[in-house]
Amino acid sequence: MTAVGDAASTADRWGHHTSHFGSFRGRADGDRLQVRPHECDPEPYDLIDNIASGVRHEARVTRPHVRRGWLERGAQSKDLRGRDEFVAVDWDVALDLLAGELRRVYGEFGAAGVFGGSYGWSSAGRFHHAQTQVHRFLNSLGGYVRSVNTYSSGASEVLMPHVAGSHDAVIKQINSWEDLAEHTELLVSFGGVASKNGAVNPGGITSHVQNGWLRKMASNGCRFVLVGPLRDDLLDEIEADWLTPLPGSDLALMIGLAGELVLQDLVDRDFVDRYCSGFAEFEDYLSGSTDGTAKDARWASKICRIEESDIRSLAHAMGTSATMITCSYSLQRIRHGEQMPWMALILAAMTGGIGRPGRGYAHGLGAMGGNGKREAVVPFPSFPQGVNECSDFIPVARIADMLLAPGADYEYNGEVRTYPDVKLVYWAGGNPFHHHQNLFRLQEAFRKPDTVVVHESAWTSTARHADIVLPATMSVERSDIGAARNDSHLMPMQQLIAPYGEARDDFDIFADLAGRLGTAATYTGGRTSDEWVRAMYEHWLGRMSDADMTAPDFESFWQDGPFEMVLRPIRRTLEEFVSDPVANKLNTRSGKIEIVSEVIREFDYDDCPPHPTWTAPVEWLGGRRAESFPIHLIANQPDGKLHSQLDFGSASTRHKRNGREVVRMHPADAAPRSLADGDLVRVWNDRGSCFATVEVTERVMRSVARLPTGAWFDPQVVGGLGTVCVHGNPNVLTADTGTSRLAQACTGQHVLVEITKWEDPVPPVQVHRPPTP
Ligand code: PGD
Repeated sequence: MTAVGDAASTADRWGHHTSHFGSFRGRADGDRLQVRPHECDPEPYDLIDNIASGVRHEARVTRPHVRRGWLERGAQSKDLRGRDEFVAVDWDVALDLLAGELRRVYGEFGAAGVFGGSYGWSSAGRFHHAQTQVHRFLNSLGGYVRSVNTYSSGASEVLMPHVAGSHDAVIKQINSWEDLAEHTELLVSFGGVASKNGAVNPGGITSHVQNGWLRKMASNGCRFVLVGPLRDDLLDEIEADWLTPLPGSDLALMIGLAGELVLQDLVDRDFVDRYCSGFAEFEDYLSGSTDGTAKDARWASKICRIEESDIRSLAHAMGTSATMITCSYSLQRIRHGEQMPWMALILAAMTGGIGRPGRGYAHGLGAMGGNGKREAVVPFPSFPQGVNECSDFIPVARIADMLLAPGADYEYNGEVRTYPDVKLVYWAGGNPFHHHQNLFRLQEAFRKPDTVVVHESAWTSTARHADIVLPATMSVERSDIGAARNDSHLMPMQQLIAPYGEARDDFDIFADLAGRLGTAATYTGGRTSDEWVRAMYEHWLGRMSDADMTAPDFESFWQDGPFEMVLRPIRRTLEEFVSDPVANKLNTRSGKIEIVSEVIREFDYDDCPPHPTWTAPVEWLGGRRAESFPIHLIANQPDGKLHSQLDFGSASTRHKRNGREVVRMHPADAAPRSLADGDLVRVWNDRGSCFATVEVTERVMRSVARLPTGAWFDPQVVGGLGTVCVHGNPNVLTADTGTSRLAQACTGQHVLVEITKWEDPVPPVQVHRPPTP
């Protein structure tokens, strides 16, 4: 058996490993890591190149660092956070300082003074999962203020329990790819089924199969309609029809389609009567009897600028063929983002497709690689987090509001809550200076607490805004087990190379801190990390045996490689509900699918009415703001990396041009701005500016640009402009506003901007170099 954690014994062979973006094999050649796609993966993605090229990059954090001002003047120097220099210190010095500060904050303010939400994807591996580690550590000290929901689908996560009984009902418990390939005649995808998103799965993705399934659907005769501004959001080969409503107006298009289903007498009335509540009221809204405006193709066409005839014929096709409707997560990352996934659910109900194979609704199909796949009969366990004694939480995207306005009230999902007064922020495994909106505002917010602590493997912008930065290993520098609920294999993640510099595993860092704070036994549970990895496997083995299934012992698993999980079809609550709506009623107030939600009506939110209702967004081309900022920027997920991870790696840099992120725009928008492919441009609005390199292409619709997220925020002063991001992070432009008072979720996907040519000198990107020489 190869010992867990023994780098030397794996150096001469290609070890197994996995990541959120694919499985691979790797081996160390001296201080170089070589990787190659795993033989389990039929269609690997090149993102794994970022790992090999990133593991010894100068952007790695090699030693513990403390911000000079914090070292000398503590919290009094917090205004310098993000622009101060760092001092490298020994591990003992860093841990003694940090233990002292944790003792002070917990002693004076209790758990409500510590924010440990620590949102982020970190890396695959069930044991060395950074968020779980930080949560368990803070729980051992008494707890922490947590965050709820995700940046990915935060609006749906709050809405769907009210209207569909649960979020999983429309996201995880959807039709399998097998069902889609066999039964679906028409797939209408609002926001697409993007290959780059389906290539990623939290916990690991052993093989990439999404494109293969899309091809199979096409060869079986399925027609695809891509509704969205970016042609890349659905595989070229399947030759989809491409409809391009004004971004942010999909809701109007969906409502217009619903109106047409009524006018063309294609509503499955039996379905809406039996399985839904509130259709009569909604029909009044569609007919205009409540507000004097009929919502039909003509009405929708004026708002979304799609031909009336196209809307009518699409409604007809949806009402007369086996139709699957999908709505990407991106559609709900906008103000009033709750409305689109809700309306897509209603459309599916009106066609009567819900609960039938190949029909109905699959929210987020292709948003992550696990959606639409079968699930493990015996899932692999997580590392236990312990109990959080603190009841305070925030909706995840309200981090800046919390830090800027402690004690202020806000509304969320029917409650009035109060922001806690946080003194210490602890982050491991996330990069808020990539993922949050309005980063200049986030800078202000991060200057409020007394202390910010970050564990990172690289000098991300978040690490640069911390006081104490502790170097964490990358997953290839430690041993773990990769598993996701809907992945095909359990994957040994064998250590492939020694830790870089003085980097340590999060677990070992926390164990030493817990030792200083008197909670070592609670935190470590008396085990080392290798013992935990083995114990978690053996625990799972026991549960397999209880279920009359066999799997190899730990030594054999570690030696022989990936274990093929026993999978079963996902339980589908909507299908069960349709088969017996009395015995299997939904967990909504009416027990049915809620076209009108009485619960939401009682909340009385002007920004989230009791049924989907068209309200023009602020950030869209049809409104006044577009007179100043006439380009609608889509800030979506990048192609060359996962979020901001390993932005300095070779796959990521291949997608940049002249070292900056690429902003795509249509030739008809480039020409009047005298922009040619490859020009340096300033992308700007009243919140900020960033520089990027322009790519001119017809693969984005007119008046739209696409600048993906993930380029590390690199704020530098540029003459005449003040501080701008010279690298191309779109979150200097986005609004830090919640979707609505219901979900308070991230609205970062859509923002209005102007794009202009820039011919003066701009400083080079510095952020991939360490802040201290
Ligand atoms: P990542 O880049 O994955 O971004 O935001 P998220 O914060 O998850 O950050 C993970 C960090 O963890 C990396 O910096 C990595 O180095 C670090 N890390 C990895 N492994 C370890 C480890 O073992 N230990 C430690 N200590 N650190 C580790 C993603 C978020 O961005 C998401 S999910 C979405 S969907 C949002 N999408 C948008 C959007 O559509 N538009 C905009 N404008 N903004 C968004 N932001 C959101």
